[in-house]
Amino acid sequence: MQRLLADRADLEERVNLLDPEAVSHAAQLAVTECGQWPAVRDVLLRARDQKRPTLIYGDYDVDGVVATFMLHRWLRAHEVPGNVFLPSRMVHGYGLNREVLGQAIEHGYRTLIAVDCGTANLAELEYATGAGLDLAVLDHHEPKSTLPPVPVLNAHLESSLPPYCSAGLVGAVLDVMRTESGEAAEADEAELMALATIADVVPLVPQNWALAHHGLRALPETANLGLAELIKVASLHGLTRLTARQASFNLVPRLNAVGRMQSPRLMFDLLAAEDEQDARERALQHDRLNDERRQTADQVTRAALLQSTNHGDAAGLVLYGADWHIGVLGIAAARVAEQLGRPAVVLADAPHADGLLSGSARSAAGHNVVAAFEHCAGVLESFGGHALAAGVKLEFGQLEAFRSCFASAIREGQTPGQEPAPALASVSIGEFTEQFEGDVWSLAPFGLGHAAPRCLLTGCRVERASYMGRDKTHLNLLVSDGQRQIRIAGFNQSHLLHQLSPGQPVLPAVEILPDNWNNRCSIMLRLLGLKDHAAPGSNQQ
Ligand SMILES: [Mn+2]
Repeated sequence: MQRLLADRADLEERVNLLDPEAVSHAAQLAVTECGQWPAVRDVLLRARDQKRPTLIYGDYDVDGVVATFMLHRWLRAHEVPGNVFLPSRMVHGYGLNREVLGQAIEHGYRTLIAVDCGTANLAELEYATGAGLDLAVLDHHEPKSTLPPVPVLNAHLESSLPPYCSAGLVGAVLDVMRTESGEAAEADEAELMALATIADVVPLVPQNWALAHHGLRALPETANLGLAELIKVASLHGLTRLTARQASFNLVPRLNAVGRMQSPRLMFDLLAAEDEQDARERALQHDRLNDERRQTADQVTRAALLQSTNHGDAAGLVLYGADWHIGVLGIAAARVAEQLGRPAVVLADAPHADGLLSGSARSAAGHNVVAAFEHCAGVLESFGGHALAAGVKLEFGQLEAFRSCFASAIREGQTPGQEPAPALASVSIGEFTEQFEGDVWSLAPFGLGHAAPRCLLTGCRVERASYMGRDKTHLNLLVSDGQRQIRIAGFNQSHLLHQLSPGQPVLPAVEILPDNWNNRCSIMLRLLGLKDHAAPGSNQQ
């Protein structure tokens, strides 16, 4: 295992962070070193100690809701009066909404903390400060060129902060506050932060990786009643360990579905559930809305892909359907971008904003979609987000202008050069010992910024090869070294089937991932490709 990850400069740091104390220490250091920390801390202390009516203004996805929930619960524990506001993408759009801020002031709130939003809302923050609100922003979205006029913690503005999701950031802030006052942490925060970290697909730099790692470990035994019921509804109960794949494919979509199809408040209420029966009903409701979301997302994706054929070879796609469900535009954009290998923006009519189109963008091939939006700022009403995922609003009349502007911005945009693929180390089946499997689990999860180990599997022959999956799109390959068999999953690789016959020697390039099949912490091999035995040098490293 050490050999497979020999080129990782940060391996030692990750091994150190296997100790939760070290994670907490690093988090506290990251926060207290921020230039803006004293000012943010003052806002929190004033809210806590003066019991100022406080509104947490969050966001509608897992990260936004989890961050809001954690901060609100801390204030509640200190008997600070207040509430949360979780915007609906359909009604309130992207970021802080001026009308909502006005209502908050009317209702007598004296402190407002924006989490997972706010960095780019300069005018709204200005307005709320002018109206006498005490404000702070805890966010990780990209700032505009002008700094916000209120205390803000954001990794884009503070070099000491790792690229935490907002829940990770709130967790680190609470860690500092609690350490100062000698409070104990809440029992479920590790798993909440892990879900948000995985849901937001933030880079798995050591500190984010550690949040995901420890939280995944804690998840099966979570003290959070809502999460425990959600795990049952997703048929993941009884497993002693969960993989990041299970979290991101089975738990995150069920959580996100409610904010997309109905209201993010439902997710907040699930996390806050205080009795089992209530938690159970809420988890089932999440499941139903997730089914609805899935069907709707399939429909919109099909329609968007069909429309994309009208725009031939545009480097970046802008697709629009007046009645496409606004809650699944991000999912459709992600699928279109993935299938076509090009950044995609998927737009629909914004239901409560007259004449405006609203949509989501997802990147492909390393492009920065927010940078492309900046390039098109002249034809856009508003936009915000990250390099890989962003949201946008524009007038219907600007659609064609935006379409060509986005395509040319992507075409001219900097594409990071493809790094040469590193030579793969050779590994034989016999090396996959229990110790090896344990090492894979210790270094999981893998993902962006912390790629799973890869190797060439030498000395094996095909035992059996078959289709896998409903649509026969996947390949199920069983290989053997004569003593032991091992299964290799080839996702979307069923076209290789005709090259494989029993007894034939093969040289599969594979990625090694943790697997908990039959509730045993083992590994699974994901097929990257088949190397040619005949090619000179390809089978000897
Ligand atoms: Mn976020």
